[in-house]
Amino acid sequence: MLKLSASLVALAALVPLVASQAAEWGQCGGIGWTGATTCVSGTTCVVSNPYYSQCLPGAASVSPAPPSSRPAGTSTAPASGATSTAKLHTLAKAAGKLYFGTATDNPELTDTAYTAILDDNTMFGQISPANSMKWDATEPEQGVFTFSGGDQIASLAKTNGMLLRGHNCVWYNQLPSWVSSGSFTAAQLTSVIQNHCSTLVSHYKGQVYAWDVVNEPFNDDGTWRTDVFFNVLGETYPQIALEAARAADPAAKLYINEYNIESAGAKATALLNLVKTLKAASVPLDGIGFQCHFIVGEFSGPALQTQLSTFTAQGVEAAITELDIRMTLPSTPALLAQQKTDYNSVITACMNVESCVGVTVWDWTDKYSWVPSTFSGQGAACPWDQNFVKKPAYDGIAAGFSA
Ligand code: 9MR
Repeated sequence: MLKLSASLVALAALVPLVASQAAEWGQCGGIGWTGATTCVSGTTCVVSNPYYSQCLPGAASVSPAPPSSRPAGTSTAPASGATSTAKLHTLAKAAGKLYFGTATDNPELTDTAYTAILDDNTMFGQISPANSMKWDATEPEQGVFTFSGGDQIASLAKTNGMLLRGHNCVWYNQLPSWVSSGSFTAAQLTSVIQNHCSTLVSHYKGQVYAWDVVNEPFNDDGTWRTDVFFNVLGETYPQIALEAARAADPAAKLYINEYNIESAGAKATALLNLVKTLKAASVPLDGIGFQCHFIVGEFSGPALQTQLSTFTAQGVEAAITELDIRMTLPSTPALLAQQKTDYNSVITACMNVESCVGVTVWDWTDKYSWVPSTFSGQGAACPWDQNFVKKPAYDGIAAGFSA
C-alpha cells in the first residue's frame, strides 16, 4: 500500500510536465483526433484501428488511470490490450481452416469506424447476417419476399471476397405471425416450408457457402420445441426443409444449427440421434453448427472437442457458428484473462478436429453484441470492446490458430 501511494504521489507530481501527453488508456491518435499523440511514461500508443489509437500500459508497475481519463463509453475495466498484430482470418487459413468470420447486421453498416474493420478480409473471411435473412425479414407476408437487407450483407461479402453463411430457413423465433399463428394442415405447412426455403435459398444460389437450414429444433431437455413446425408436422419438418434447400442450391452446405450441445447432455444426444436418423435416410445434411454462446469460466474446451468429434464421426462437418463469451459486468482484468483462456479453448477444440471447418463470432465488437439486451447485467462478450479496442481474447484466438 505504501509503495502504491508513493507512486501515485510521484505520478501526480509529474502531471504538469506531461499535460500534452495522453493518459494511460487515453486516446492518442486516429482519423479526426486532434488531441495528444504521445503517451505518458510507461504506456505506449497502440493503433487499434484507423480511427482509434490508445495508450496501453507498457510496464506492469504503472497504476491504472482514473475512470475519468478513459475513453467515453468505457464503463468497465479497459481491455488491457491484445499484443498480436496478426489477422485472424489469415491465421485460420494458415492453420488449415476455411475461415474466421463474424456476424454483422444491417443497422451497423452505417458506422464507418465499424465497417473499416469489418471490411478487412484478412481479419474476417466469412460473414453471417444476424437478422436480415430470417423469415420475418424475408417473407413477412405469405408469398411476398423481401431480400433488400439480406442482399446488402451478401453484397458486402461478395465485394470483400468473404464466404457467406445463410441464416436461416426454419426457426421457431422471428417468424411472421402468418406462420407462427397460422392454422395449417400438414400438406399446407409442407408447402409453406418448401416455398420459403426454396425461394430463399434460390435467391442466394451460388453465393452461400453454408445455410443454417434448421435452427434450434430442440429444448434443453432434449424434447422437440413445440413450435408450429413440430406441432403440425412432427419430426418430419427438418427433412422437408433440407430437401427443399438442396434442390434450390445443390452446392451449398446444409446445416442444423444449435446451442447447448457443446458438452454432453440431453440436447446433444437428441440432436445426435436426429443426425443419425437423417443420414440413415439419406436426407441431405452436411454440417452441424455449434453456436457456442458461452459464459466466462463456465466452459470446457475438451468437452467441446469431444462433441465436435462425436458429431463429425457421423459423416457431417462442423462449424463454430455464433461464438461469444459473456461475463457479469463490470469486466475486470481477471475476467478478461479468463475470457482469453476460454476463447483460446474454443479455437483449440476446433483446431483439434479436422472437420471443424471454421469459426464465426456473433459480432466482433461489444458495441453491437446481442448479449446486454438479453442478459441483464452481462456483456463484454466479444473479442473487441465497445471502442473497437482488441481485448486479451483476441490474443487467445490468435494463439489458438497459431498453436
Ligand atoms: O443477434 C440476433 C439479435 O439481433 C436478435 O435480436 C435475436 C432475436 O432472436 O437473434 C439474434 O441472433 C440469434 C441467432 O439468430 C440464433 N442463435 C441465437 C442468436 C442470439 O440470440
